[in-house]
Amino acid sequence: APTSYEACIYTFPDEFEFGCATSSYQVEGAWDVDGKGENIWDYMTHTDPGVITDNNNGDIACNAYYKTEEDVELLENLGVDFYRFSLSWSRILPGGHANFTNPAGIDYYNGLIDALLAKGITPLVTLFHWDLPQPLQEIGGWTSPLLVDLFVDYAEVIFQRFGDRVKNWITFNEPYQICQEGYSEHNKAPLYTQDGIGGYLCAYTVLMAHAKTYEIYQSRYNSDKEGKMGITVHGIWSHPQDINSDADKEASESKLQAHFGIYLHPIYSEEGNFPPSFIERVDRLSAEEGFPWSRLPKFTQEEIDLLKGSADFLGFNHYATDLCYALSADETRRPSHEYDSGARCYKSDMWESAASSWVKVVPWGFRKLLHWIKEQYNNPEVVVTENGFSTFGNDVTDCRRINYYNVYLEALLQAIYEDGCKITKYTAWSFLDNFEWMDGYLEKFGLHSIDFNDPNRPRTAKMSSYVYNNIITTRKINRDFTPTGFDPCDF
Ligand code: GBH
Repeated sequence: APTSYEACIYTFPDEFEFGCATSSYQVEGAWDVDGKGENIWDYMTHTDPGVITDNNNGDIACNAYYKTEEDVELLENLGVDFYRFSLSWSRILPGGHANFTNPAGIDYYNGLIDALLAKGITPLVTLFHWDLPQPLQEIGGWTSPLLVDLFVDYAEVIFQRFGDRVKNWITFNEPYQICQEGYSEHNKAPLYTQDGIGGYLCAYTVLMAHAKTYEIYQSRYNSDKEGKMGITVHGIWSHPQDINSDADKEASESKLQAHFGIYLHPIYSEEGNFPPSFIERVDRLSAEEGFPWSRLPKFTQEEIDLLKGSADFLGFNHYATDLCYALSADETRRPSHEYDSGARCYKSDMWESAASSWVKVVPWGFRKLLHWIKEQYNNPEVVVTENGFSTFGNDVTDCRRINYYNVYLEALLQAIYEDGCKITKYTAWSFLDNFEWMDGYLEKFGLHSIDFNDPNRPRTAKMSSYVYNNIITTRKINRDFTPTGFDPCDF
C-alpha cells in the first residue's frame, strides 16, 4: 500500500450494514430455460450482436441460475449483511403481463431468498434492473404511460409471492440509464435515439410507476411496517472545471439537477415535481425550438403529491466525478438532454482510470455529492447501492480495486462523521465479474473472478474480497491489511 497517507481514524457505526450486488440479466444466464420469456437485452443481443463490444450476451452469463448454493456460500465467506440482486420480470411473468406467473421463476427466487435467509443474509431486492419483457417494448416500453399499471401488476405479484420474507426493496435501478441511455442516446436497450424527448417521456412513466408501487406496497402489503422501499439513482459529482468561474459553477449545478435531481426532486424534495430550474429551461428551449408544448411532461398536482415522500430511503449508485463548463448553443445538437442540462462534462486526465474510461478514482467527489444530497433533500437516509472499480483480465491480486474501496469508504466515513450525512448501508459492485452491458465481459467489477471459458463458470475470490471482509469484520479501513500478511500491492 502507499506509504504516505493519514490513517483513517473512523469506525463504521454499529448499525451500519455492508453488502454487495448483482443484477438478473448480468449474472443469471438460463435465458430461455424453464419458461422464461424474452427481454429487451435477449432481443437486442440476439438480433444485433455487434452492438456489444465483444459481440457477447447474457445467455449464460455467470450461470447464477444454477449456482444458488455456491454463491450463497461465497456471500457467507465475504461476511456481508445483505445481498442486493434484481428479479427478472420475464422469468416471473414470461409475457410481461400478470395473466400468467411462471412457477419455475418463483421457485428460483424462493430458493435464493431462503438460502440467503438461512445464512442470516438479508435480501435487498431490486424489482427492475433494465431487463424489460420484449412484448412490453413492442407496445412502447417506458415511453408509454401504460407501463405504469403493468409495472404495478408485476410488483404486486412479487409482493404476494416474496413479501413475507423480503422487507427491503428498490423499485428501479438508475432511471437515467433506463430513460436517457435507452430512449435518447443509443447506449442501452432498446437503443432509441429520441434525444430530448424519449428520455423525458420515460422519466415520467418510471417515476409514476415508482410512486404507485410505493403507495400500493404501503397500503396493501406492509401492514407490519417492517418493509422499506426506495429507488436507486446514479449520480456523478459535477465539479466546476474552473472553480473561480461563476459560469462553470452554475453549469455544474445545472447538470446535477438535470442528471440526478430530475429523479430525486419529485420524491425527496419538500416542494416535489421536477427541479424548478430544469422545468424552466426545458420549457423555454422547447418554445424556442418551435415545439407547441414543452418536451418535458407535466405532472398533475395529484401526481406531484403522490410522488412526494414516496420512499423510505434514497438509493445511490456512484462511481465517478466530472468536470463541467457552460455549454453554448452551437456546441451540441438540439433538442438534446445535454443542451437542456446547460453543461458539458468530462473526466480529467489527471485522475487514475479504471478499465472503464468513465470510472476514475476521485473519492472527494463521492463525499461532495453525499453532502449535496444532504443539503438538497433535508438529510434523507442514504443507502449506497453500488460503488466499485473495473479492471481487465483475471488477475486476482487486484490492488487497484482494493485501493478504490479503501479510499471511497474513507470518504464515506468522513461524510458520516464530518458532514453529518445519514448513510446506513454500503454496497460493493459487484459480487461477481459479470456481463457488463455494452462492454460485454471485458470490463470486470467483481470481488470474485469467473472463468467465462469454462462451461461451469467457476468462481475465484479476488484479494479485494478478503480486504472487504476485513473491513466488515473490523469495521475499520486498514490500508495495510492483506490476507497473507505480506503486501503484494507495495509499489
Ligand atoms: C451501473 O451503472 C449499473 O447499475 C450496473 O448494472 C453496472 O454493471 C455498473 O454500473 C458498472 O457499469 O461508456 O462513456 O458511454 C452505472 C452508470 C451509465 C455508467 C453508463 C457508465 C456509460 C458511459 N453507467 N455509463 S460511456
